[in-house]
Amino acid sequence: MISRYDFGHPYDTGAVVQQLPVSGDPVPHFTVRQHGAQVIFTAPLGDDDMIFGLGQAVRGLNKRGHRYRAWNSDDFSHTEDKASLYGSHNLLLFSGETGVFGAFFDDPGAVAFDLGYTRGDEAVITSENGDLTVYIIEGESLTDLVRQFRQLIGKPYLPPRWGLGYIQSRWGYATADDLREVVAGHREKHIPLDTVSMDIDYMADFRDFTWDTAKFPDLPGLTAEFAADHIRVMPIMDAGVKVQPGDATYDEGIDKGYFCRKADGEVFVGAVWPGKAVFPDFLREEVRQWFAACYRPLLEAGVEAIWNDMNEPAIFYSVEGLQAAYDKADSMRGTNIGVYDYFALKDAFTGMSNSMADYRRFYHVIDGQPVNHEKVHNLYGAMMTKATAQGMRAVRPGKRPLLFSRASFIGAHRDGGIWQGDNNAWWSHILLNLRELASLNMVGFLFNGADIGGFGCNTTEDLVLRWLQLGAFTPIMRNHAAMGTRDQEIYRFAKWEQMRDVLTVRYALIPYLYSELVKAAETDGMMFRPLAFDYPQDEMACRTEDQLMLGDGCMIAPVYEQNARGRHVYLPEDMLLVRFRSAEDFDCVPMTAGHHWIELALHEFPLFIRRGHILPLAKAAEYVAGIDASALTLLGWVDTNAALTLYEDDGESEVIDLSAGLTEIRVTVADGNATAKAAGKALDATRIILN
Ligand code: MIG
Repeated sequence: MISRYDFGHPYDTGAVVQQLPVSGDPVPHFTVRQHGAQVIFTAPLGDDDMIFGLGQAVRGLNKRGHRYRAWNSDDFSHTEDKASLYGSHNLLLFSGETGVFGAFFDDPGAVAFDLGYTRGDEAVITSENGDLTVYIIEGESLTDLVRQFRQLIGKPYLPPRWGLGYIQSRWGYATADDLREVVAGHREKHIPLDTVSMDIDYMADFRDFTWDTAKFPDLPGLTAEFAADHIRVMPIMDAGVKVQPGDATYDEGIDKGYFCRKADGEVFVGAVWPGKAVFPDFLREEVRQWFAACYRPLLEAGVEAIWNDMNEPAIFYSVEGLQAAYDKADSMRGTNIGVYDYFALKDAFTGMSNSMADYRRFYHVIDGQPVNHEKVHNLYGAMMTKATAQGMRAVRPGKRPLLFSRASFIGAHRDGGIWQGDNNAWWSHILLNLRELASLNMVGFLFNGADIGGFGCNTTEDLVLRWLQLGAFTPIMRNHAAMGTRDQEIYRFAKWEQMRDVLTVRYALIPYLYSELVKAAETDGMMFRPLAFDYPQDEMACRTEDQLMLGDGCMIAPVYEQNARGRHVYLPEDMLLVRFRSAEDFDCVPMTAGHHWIELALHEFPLFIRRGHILPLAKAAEYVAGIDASALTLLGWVDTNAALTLYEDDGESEVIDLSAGLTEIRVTVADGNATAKAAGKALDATRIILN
C-alpha cells in the first residue's frame, strides 16, 4: 500500500506514473516539522535497523551511519565522504524493529539524508525547498516494497539484446582509424566485442551533433563497414551547446529562445568542453522535441547508440564566476596576504566548478513561469535523456535504442540506462560497482554498469582481469578510461587470453542475463539483490555487503582485493559453486550452507547456483547476434527436478510480450540420471550434479 503526502507546491517531476490521491493524514513513521522553507522528516532507528536505497551513492548497501545529499554532481572522485554523485534516487527502505516500510521523496531540488550520522538513533531527511511529494510504502518485505515502488514509477527502459555485448571505450579515440584499430585488436584475437564508443574527440570543436570530417571523413561508410563486422558505434553527447554563431544548433536555439536565461533575460553562459556554452531548457517539452530532432543526422549516419554526458549539468566556470575570482585576485595583488587570504584566493579559483552561485544564476520556464535552476536541478539530466530517447525512437520506430546517461532522476529509468560515472582504477571501486548495481535495481535503473578497469588513474593488469570477472554479470559491460591514463584494452595485456576467456563466459551467459533483465523489468523485480532481500531471517545474510543474488537462482561474489587468491563467501543455503576459467573450462563443486574460503586463482571467478536451480550456458560467440541459444548446457545441483523459465525474443522490438517469449526448461532426475527438456525438446544435461 502506498500513500501520498504533499508539501508546499510540488513540481511534476515525471518520476511516478500513478496519480494517487493526496492523503490528509499525518505521515506515518516520521515526525514532520517545518524550518523556514525546509521540511524535515525524522524517524527513530532501533539499534539494528537497516536502511537500503538511494540508488547511486557511495558506501554500503545498508546506507545507515552516514549522510547523503540528493544533488546531481559531476564528481570524479568517488571517495567514502562524498554525499552526492550524478543521480538523485530518493528512495529509502527501512527494515527493522518496527517492520519494513519505504519512503520516496519526490523532490527535484536538494534533499539531505542524515541516516544515523548526527545521532545514531534517528534518520533525518530534509527537503531544502519544501516543495515535494512524499510516498510512504507499507509492505511485507523489502522485495515487496520494491515491487510496489516500481509499479508506482513504471517499467524500466530495456536495451536491445546487443546492448549486453562488450563495449570498448576510451576518451581519446580521435579518428576513424583509431576505432578501426580497436575493432581489429579485438577481432584478430577473437575477443568478443559488439560496440565501440566515441568520446568528445569525434566532435568538431566539441559542438553537439557535429563530427569532425577531417577525422571522420565518411561516418556512414564507417558505420556500414563496422556493421558488416557486427560492431556498432556509440557517440557521446554533452548537455552544453557551444556558443558559436553559425553553428546550426546554437543559432536555432538562440532564435527560438530555447536556452536557459538569467534573471536579467540574458542567456546564461557557462564553460564546458566547447569553451563557452549555453544550456537547453530540457524541462520544456518543445525544447526536448527540438533537441530530439537534432540527433537525426547522426542516427541517419548509422549510429544506433548514444551516451549522454555532463548533464548534471556540469559547469567548469561561468563568465561571472571567473570574473569574481579575477576580482578577488586583483584585490589582493601587491598586498602582503596571510595564509587565510591565500586559501580564500585559491578557493576562489578551485571552487568555481559546479558552484551553487552558478546554479542559482539561471532559470527554466515551467508552465510559462521562470523557475530558478536550484529548485529543479536534479531533473536536468533526466529531461535531456528523455529528449534523446524521443529522438532515437523517431528515427527507428518500434526498436529499442541503446542509450545511457550520466545524470539521472527517477523517471529517467524509463528512457535509458545509466553508467556509474568517473570511478578510479581502485580495487575498492569493484565493490562500489557491485553495491550500486543492487541499489540501482531498487529504483528501476536495471541497465547499469561501471567503467571496467577504472576511468581515472592508471589501471593494472590484474585489476582489469578481476573487474571483468564482475563485469561479466553487469548489464552494461563497458571498459572505459580517461584521457592520459594507461591503455586498458584487453588485447594490449600479456594476459589477454585470460581476459578474453572471461568474455566467453559473459557471452555464454547473455541469453540468461537478457532473460533475467527482461523478467525483472516486466515483473517489477530486481535482477540483482542484496542477500538481505532474499534471506531476511538470516542475520549474516542481512549484513553481507560484498555478494549479491542474481536472478532467481544465482549469487555472485567477486574478488576485489589485489593479490588475493580466493575470498570468503557466505552461503545462506546449499549452493553449487561454478568456478569459471572460460565458458568451456570450469568446475562445479557442491557446497553446504555456511562460511567458506573459496580458492580463486587470478583467472578464476565464481558463480553460485542455489541447490535445486539451474543455469543455462549458451554457445558463446564474438558478437551477440552470433550466440547460439539453442545449444544450451545446463548447470545445477538437482535432487529430483528443477525448472527455469527463459525469455527470448527478437532482441530489439519495443513491445515486450513476456508470456509469449517464455520457454520452460525442466530437468528431471530418475534412476540416477538427469534428463533435460526445453519446451519438450531434449537438451544436453551433462553438467547436472545429482544429489
Ligand atoms: O569532464 O568526455 O564521465 O566518461 O570520458 C570529463 C570525456 C567529461 C566525463 C565522462 C567520461 C568521459 C569524459 N567526460
